[in-house]
Order: sequence, then C-alpha cells, then structure tokens
Amino acid sequence: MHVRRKALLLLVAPLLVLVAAAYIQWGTVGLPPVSLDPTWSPVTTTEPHGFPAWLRITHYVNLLFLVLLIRSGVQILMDHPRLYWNVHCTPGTEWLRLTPVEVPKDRVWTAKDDARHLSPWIGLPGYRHTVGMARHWHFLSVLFWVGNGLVFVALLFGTGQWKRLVPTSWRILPDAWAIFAHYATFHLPPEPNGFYHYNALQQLAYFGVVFLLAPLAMLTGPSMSPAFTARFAWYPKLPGNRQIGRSLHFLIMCAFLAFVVLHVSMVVFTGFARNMNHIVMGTDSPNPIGLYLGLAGIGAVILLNVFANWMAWRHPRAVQHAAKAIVAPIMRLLLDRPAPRAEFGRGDISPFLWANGKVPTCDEWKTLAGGDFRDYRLKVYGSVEHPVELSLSELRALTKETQITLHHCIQGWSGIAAWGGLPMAELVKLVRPRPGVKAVVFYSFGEGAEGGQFYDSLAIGNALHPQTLLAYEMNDRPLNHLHGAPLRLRVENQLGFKMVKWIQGIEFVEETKSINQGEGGYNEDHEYFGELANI
Ligand SMILES: Nc1nc2c(c(=O)[nH]1)N[C@H]1C(S)=C(S)[C@@H](COP(=O)(O)O)O[C@H]1N2
Ligand SMILES: [Mo]
Repeated sequence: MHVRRKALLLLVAPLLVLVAAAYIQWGTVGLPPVSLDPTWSPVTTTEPHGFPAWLRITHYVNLLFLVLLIRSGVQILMDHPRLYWNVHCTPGTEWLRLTPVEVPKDRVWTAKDDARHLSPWIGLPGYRHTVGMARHWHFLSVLFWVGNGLVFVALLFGTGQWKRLVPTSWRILPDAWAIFAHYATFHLPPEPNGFYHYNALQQLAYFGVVFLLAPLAMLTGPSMSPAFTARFAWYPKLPGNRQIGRSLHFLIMCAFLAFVVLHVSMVVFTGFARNMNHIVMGTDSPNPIGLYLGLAGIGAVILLNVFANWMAWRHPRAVQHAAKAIVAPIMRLLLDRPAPRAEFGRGDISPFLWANGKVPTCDEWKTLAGGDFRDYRLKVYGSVEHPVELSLSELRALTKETQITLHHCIQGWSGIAAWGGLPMAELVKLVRPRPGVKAVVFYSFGEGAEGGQFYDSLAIGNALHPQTLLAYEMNDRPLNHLHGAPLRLRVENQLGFKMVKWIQGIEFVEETKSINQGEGGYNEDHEYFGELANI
C-alpha cells in the first residue's frame, strides 16, 4: 500500500491538532470540567429514556446493510486499486495505491490486469476481478440502506426523538470538547451515577453520522455515474471532479468504519450488558438478555454475509437476475432516459487513457490492420430494411460528429478524449430498422477474456442519443490499435464495457436473449455485469 505523504498529512493533521490541543490544555490549565447538566440537550431530563422499537429495528437494519455496502464497496475499489484527485487517472499520480504494482511503461498493462485479489473474508464476493457481482450486492444493499435511512429520519422527526440527536444549542460544542479532551488524554469523564450518560461528544458523533456522513455517501455515489454526470456536468464539479467524488466516497467509508470501531468499543467498555439492553431491548437493566440477543443479531449479520458470498459464487446468475429485476428498473427510471450532453475542452484531454480488452489476434483483423483497414467493410444487418456494408472512406463520407467526453470504466477509472465518427442515429436512418427492433448488437473482431467473440448491445433508445458515435478517430487521429481500430462505439451515458472496440459488424435485433448466453453482452454473459450500465 502506498499513500502520498501530502495526502496522509492532510487527512491526519486535523486529528493530530485536536489531540495536541487537548494535551496542551491538560498540561497547562487542566482538563475542562464536564457539564453534568447537559444544557445542550433538553431531552435527557424531561423526556422518557429508552429507545422505541422502530429506532432499535432501524439501527439494526442499518448495520445489516452497512456491512454489505462496505464489503462490496471495498471489492469494487480493488478492481482499480488506485485513488486520484485528478480525473485522468494517470499512473503515478494516485494519492492512494492499494497494489504493489507500478504500471509498466514498456508493454500494454490493461486496467483489468491491474485488478487485485481480495480475501473473501473482507470483500464481497472476494478474490480477483469480481466487480460485477460486487456491484450487484452494492446496489441491492444501497436501496435497502437508503430506504431504511429515510424511514429512520421520518420517524425521528415524527416522534420528537430528533431532540436527542440534533443539537439545539451551541453549548454542545464546549461540552463535546470537554469530553474529547478527556478521551484524547486517556481520562474517563467523571460519572457520579456510575452509569455513562449520553454525552455531548456522543450526540455530536451520532448527528454527524446521520446528517453528514450518510448524505455525503449518497451524494458522492452519483458523481461516479456516467449517465448522471453526462446529463448534469456541474454535478461532479461540486467536489471538483469525478475522481475526487470517488476518493471522497472511499474516505466517507473510512469514516463510517472508524465510527463503528469507536462506537462499538464504547458500547463494550461502558457497561456492555446494560448498553446492549438499551440497544436491543429498549430497557435499562444489567441482566444479560440484551447482550445474548444482540450477539445473536450480530451472528445473523455474519450469516447474511456468508450467504451473500455463497450466492455470488454458487448462484451468480440468480444474483445478476435479482439485480436486473430490482435495480435495473430504478436505474432505467432515474438515469437511462436523458440524453448525455456533457462536453469538455481541448485542454481537458487526458495525457494517458487506460485501456481494456484484448487486441484482436484473428487473421481477418490482422490482415485488415496490415492494409491500414482499406479493405475493412462494416457489415450492418439484421432486422433492417436496408442492410449495408460500409468501407472506412464511405463511413467518413457520412455525417461526422466530434465530441470531447469523459470515459467511465466499471472499474472506477476515468479519462477524457476527443472522439470523431458517425452518429449511430445517422446509421439508423440509413438502414431503417423494422418495427419491433429493440436493440443493437455490436460484434468485435476481438475475443473476450475467457475466449469467444466479444460483443455487447444497446437498447435502441441509447443508440439514438446524439452523443452515441461509431468512432474512427481518437484525439484527432485515426483510432489506434489499442483503443479499437478501425471502429469503436462511444455511448456516453453508459460505462466503458458497453463500448465495443474493433467492431466487425452491427446487428439490429428484436431481443438479445437468443444471442450467446442471452444476457446482452460478453461481460454480462461471462462476468455477470448488469446489462444496463448507467452507474
Ligand atoms: N472488443 C472489446 N471492446 C471493449 C472491451 C473489450 O474487452 N473488448 N473492453 C471494454 C471496456 S471494459 C472499456 S473500459 C473500454 C476501454 O476503452 P479504451 O481501451 O479505449 O480505454 O473498452 C471496452 N470495449
Ligand atoms: Mo471497463
């Protein structure tokens, strides 16, 4: 693991300053008094103690999905184990690198080569390049996590319980500081009643988790969506750029983890049994019943995680189809329809664009490449009134569009390039699909990772967006071999794996079920990727 020293300093400096301040205060004027009459929270004295059932249930459900989210999220990260502040993902510029590999300069090193192994004890589902399955668990979990969070917040404000969470007086700050100064210098705040009452630091921490961390996690997620950011170009600029959004998403996860560790430690060290009765039973008693039930609840969280890993390895198709049934309709509703339109300037073009896929090795492509693709004919066929075969010069003679756009790979890396080519909408006009055509299938000269022809498909709606191009130029030059010569797809509201390189032919179809394994593309068939790739 490698962290840039500057980044590390920036991250830990605020904490060090706070701890240092606590020590200085202790050493000079002594620790600040802890107020035992918490004026920052009127509720502890006047309203009933104890957690209502809905609060205990949502607290548990939150834990359940948070664990799934973190484990699947870390797995997604390990597919491109580098974090950057720049949108280009230029090798060597990462601020955090979770791989020992320095990108070799003397040979092609694809982003997929760069994926790392992760123990299945940590990752969901673990091992190497399982980003497809990890994403299904991430998105399935996030729906329930957000849903549960909304129920929690609604009931919080509906019942008056919010008063225990939301600070209503600035008094909470000095009070929280007094508690912090005690902890930071390894002192326990005085507790005259023997039981640790709800303190200001605790309230501030809970408030921060519910009203800061959770919303930030939800807001940084969509900053990584090609569909969302291609429609609302300002959105990723809020944090700065797409990779800053991704880095923050990761740091928020770290903050959640740190909170969970501290929170659980405090529960254990300040009267475990009694605390567990509060959390689990909603009662105030030192008997061990809450503890036993709580541990059983944690056991259930572990079992669910074992089940999730097992499903991902034994029944990946079922998980993929569950995501298709639950996640895809929501994605289609919220993200898929708007036409992408974000454009960048010349100066934004990435100095280096990561590559994926195997350059074709078949004789047909090699022969064509040997002749600079002069003999290349794009075959467009299927359910169309006017099938065509087009040479590169014929393609160039048709309408040409250029665009400078941001590429989002499913693995997490991104990059900006200028693309020039024929809008798919023009090709559609030329070939005239028959009524009933729902999808366009792009077949490649290249093989997929496990052998067999690489291909993918687009719903006809996505093929018709103005930014959907058959690109024969990249950065004002003919497309090079690595990035898809002679022809590749650009579809800016989808992730990179939909953008077939080295296109051999295009087929218009009524459905994709009868093609190969029927999932809509090579990665969908072989790696269980979701067919819709808006995020
Ligand atoms: N034929 C083919 N096309 C492909 C792939 C592949 O493996 N084979 N990989 C896809 C993926 S995952 C990505 S991110 C983009 C990468 O495009 P680039 O190499 O030009 O950056 O190509 C896509 N097109
Ligand atoms: Mo990708």
